[in-house]
Amino acid sequence: MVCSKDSDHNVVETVDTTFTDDGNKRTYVDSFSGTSFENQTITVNMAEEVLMGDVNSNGTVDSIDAMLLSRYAAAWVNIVIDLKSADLNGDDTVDNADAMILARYIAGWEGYDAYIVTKTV
Ligand SMILES: [Ca+2]
Ligand SMILES: [Ca+2]
Repeated sequence: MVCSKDSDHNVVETVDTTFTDDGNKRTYVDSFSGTSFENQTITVNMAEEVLMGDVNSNGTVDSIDAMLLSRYAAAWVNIVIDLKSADLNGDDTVDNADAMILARYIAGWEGYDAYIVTKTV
């Protein structure tokens, strides 16, 4: 961090930061420590738009997504899906209930297209 003063004698900070990015949020760590400042960690949540049901994140919801989600729910190994778009019923778990919703949507069941929306998470 570099501290300087502007023309009104306000302290202006230029902050060197490092950050980690886990896909949902970036954590910025200010490494400066001095008489007036403690180390600070600022967590910035990065909003992300996801298409619900698009578990392979290719921009469309189709039978491939339904297959992947049902395999994930059945605990097949090596199934990698986007869990944010897979939790169709919004109960914070990805399981057979979500797979059933997606399978019914793909099969054209009435009312199930209400689940396939773009959400900001
Ligand atoms: Ca897809
Ligand atoms: Ca769920």
